[in-house]
Amino acid sequence: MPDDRRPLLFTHWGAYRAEVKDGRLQALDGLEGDPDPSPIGRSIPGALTDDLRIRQPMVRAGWLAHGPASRAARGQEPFVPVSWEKAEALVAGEILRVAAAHGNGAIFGGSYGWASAGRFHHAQSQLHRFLNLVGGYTASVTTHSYAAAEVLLPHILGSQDSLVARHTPWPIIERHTRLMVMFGGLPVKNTQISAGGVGHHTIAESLRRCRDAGTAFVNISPIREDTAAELGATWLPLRPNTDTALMLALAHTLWAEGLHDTAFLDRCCTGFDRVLPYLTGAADGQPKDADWAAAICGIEAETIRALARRMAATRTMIAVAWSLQRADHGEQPLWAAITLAAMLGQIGLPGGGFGFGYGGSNRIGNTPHPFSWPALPQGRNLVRDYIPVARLADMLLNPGGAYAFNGARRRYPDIRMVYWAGGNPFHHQQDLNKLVRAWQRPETVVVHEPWWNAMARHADIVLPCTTSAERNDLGIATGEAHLFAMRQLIEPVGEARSDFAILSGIAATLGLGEAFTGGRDEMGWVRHLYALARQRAASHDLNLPDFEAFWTDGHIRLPPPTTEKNLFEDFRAAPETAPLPTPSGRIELFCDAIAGFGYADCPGHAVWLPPAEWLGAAEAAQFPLHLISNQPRTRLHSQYDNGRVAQESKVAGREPVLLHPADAAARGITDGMLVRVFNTRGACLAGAVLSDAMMPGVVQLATGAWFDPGPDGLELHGNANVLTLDKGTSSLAQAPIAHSALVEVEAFIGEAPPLRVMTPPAILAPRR
Ligand SMILES: Nc1nc2c(c(=O)[nH]1)N[C@H]1C(S)=C(S)[C@@H](COP(=O)(O)OP(=O)(O)OC[C@H]3O[C@@H](n4cnc5c(=O)[nH]c(N)nc54)[C@H](O)[C@@H]3O)O[C@H]1N2
Ligand SMILES: Nc1nc2c(c(=O)[nH]1)N[C@H]1C(S)=C(S)[C@@H](COP(=O)(O)OP(=O)(O)OC[C@H]3O[C@@H](n4cnc5c(=O)[nH]c(N)nc54)[C@H](O)[C@@H]3O)O[C@H]1N2
Ligand SMILES: [Mo]
Repeated sequence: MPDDRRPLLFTHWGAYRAEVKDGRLQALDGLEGDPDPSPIGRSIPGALTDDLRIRQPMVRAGWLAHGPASRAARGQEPFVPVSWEKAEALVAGEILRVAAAHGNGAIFGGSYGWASAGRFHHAQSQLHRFLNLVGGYTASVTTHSYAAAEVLLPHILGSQDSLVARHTPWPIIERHTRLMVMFGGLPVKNTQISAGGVGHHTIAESLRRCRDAGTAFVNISPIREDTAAELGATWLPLRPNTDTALMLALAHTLWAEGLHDTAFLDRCCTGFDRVLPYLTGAADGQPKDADWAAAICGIEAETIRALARRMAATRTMIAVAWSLQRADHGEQPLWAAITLAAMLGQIGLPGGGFGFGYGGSNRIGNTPHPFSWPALPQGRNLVRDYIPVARLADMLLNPGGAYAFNGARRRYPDIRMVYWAGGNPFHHQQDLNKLVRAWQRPETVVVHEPWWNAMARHADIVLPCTTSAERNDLGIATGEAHLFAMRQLIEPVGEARSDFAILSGIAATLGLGEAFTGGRDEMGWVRHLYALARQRAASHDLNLPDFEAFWTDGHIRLPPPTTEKNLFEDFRAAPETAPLPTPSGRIELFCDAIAGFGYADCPGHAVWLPPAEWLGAAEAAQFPLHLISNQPRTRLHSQYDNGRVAQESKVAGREPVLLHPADAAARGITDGMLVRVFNTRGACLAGAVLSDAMMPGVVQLATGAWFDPGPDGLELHGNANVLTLDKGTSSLAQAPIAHSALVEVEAFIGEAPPLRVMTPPAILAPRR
């Protein structure tokens, strides 16, 4: 049988052809035609059936014995297996009890997270559909990925389109961009994923084509390896979180040397006259010139001036990684980059202007089809309350507490029940020791999870969930138009059920079975969603085969759209007749709406505001290393940390931490040594890797090692989020700031406590 007839497994990091034998997944090979399949696939076959899979519904012993009154030992007690029937009754009973006593707003169902690819088995959509049927839930808004941008950009550009949906596409960059200045680099490992899944991994190739066409690259980042060595980029290491100062100095140089485009600023922007006195120092006595910025960011003044001249002299794309805004005052580097690009005057020209997140996902810079693919309908949430996603711990700790968000004064709700499916706050939340404290507050925590990670261990009722290999689904790689028949490959592991099946059971207990399922079973929904996809494609003259042919064949690839546009091409051509949906109709370099909020931490134009923690802060005397907890090469966030690829990367049994050799030597640390990384919020063990790709003073510990809290407050595994700071970017966006944290590192002396999270928790025999 030819290779391309084998069944497919479709994931956030790519599509694979599966080899299934004796009811087990044996191996996965990258999809034919995929130039750069993700290594994470190698983790899947072993992890699918490992000892860490949850095979039965489980209830925390204290909760089972004493009910919601017993919450303090959450995360520490053994579990008791129960039947599905019993589990369904417990969850249904808790929902009714909490809703009756406190209202549906007391149920937190935000449930942020990446779960799995697949249109139907999308955990959050399933959970939200279910919770809407029972009267609603407190939701969360914005993402961990780019929350600061989601709130800022609508004010100054009129929409979030430039964040994910619309970018100047790679072929235009290849033809026209002669200089790509990359703040945060363009790490190819990060482009291996895409929310909803990847067909072909094309970014590494796109970058090579640009290089071959003569594009020069500048990598502005504390880590050299944020840009592939083969691109021959110039590396300008800068102190983390100081990009805004650098961008302002580039802008100042343009102005000082008369290199800025006044015609563009007049025609397409508003507010440059309000920014200029700040740039020149007329407003506050401090010119934001290259000498000023050099002292902040650590790049020499002459290098900054030379870069500004070079940017003005050629077609320049300013690429800004989403990571820059995942830091304190993360709104500012975005606004400063837009200001700088506006002064260069190339916004809307082929290959010029700016782009956010070119290195953040495989879909960025691919032109999507001009219609949206179908998703599971979620119904309507009768509860209007929500929190910005990263304020989870603050919400649980401060019911009724006031906070500012995007011009509003809001109050945190009083949450009694947390229901989570498809995300892992014990991965994604900053300051996990604070989250552990906050997590003792709710009366009941229900979690759907496939594996015994920290999320499952911190639940009261754990409902074992299948993975994509154990169910049927429809896969669509958004922005690539690959469609995949995700046929079930193996039987569910143990008694695991899909989120849909779990919620159908609970809904039935509540007398809402038919309302939840809509009268369809799994295959009924897959067929239905495919039929909708077929209709939408047909309305754009794209013909998809009938369902049977699709399901047998497994893979459809639609021709890419033929239109290619620069970001803001139409606006630039006719700002009067095609204005932006901002109050002024133009790019707001000064924004009256934001200025009107009166926030000291986010005023009316781009400014340099020192972050809460950085190498220039007083705290750096005690904690002299800046921690970059970036995205892992070996997994998706915490997913498959139990898999081979992640496990093979561990050093001294823990997550690797990269240090510059000079920083290591000053601390008596050698390569491969077990170290303790710490600050006032927490401490973790990690395995030292010495690397001259690190800027001195900066350490890198990728996010996502399964949280393993050990004795004396020591995290045993290298989870960076025991070290990060749980604070909003500003009163505007309240976005997470994972990349603003100072730490110290020391050799770990003595016997290391063994890991606990890679073996299942204690499980008691079921009570009679
Ligand atoms: N320090 C630091 N922290 C960060 C970041 C950082 O850069 N540094 N990045 C942040 C960003 S950008 C993001 S997006 C977040 C990501 O945070 P999350 O999306 O919460 O992280 P994941 O590990 O992907 O969690 C998904 C969970 O869903 C489970 N799962 C998989 N399939 C299914 C399913 O079908 N059903 C159910 N019920 N569960 C399933 C997985 O086992 C896993 O536990 O992390 C944020 N946190
Ligand atoms: N393999 C893999 N790929 C992924 C993910 C994954 O878990 N695994 N997660 C995906 C998700 S959900 C998202 S949102 C994207 C995120 O994409 P990004 O936000 O781009 O990802 P990060 O890895 O946080 O950061 C990229 C680089 O930015 C640099 N950086 C950090 N802070 C600063 C700073 O202040 N200034 C400058 N100049 N550089 C800085 C770091 O050196 C880091 O390596 O990645 C996606 N890609
Ligand atoms: Mo993300």
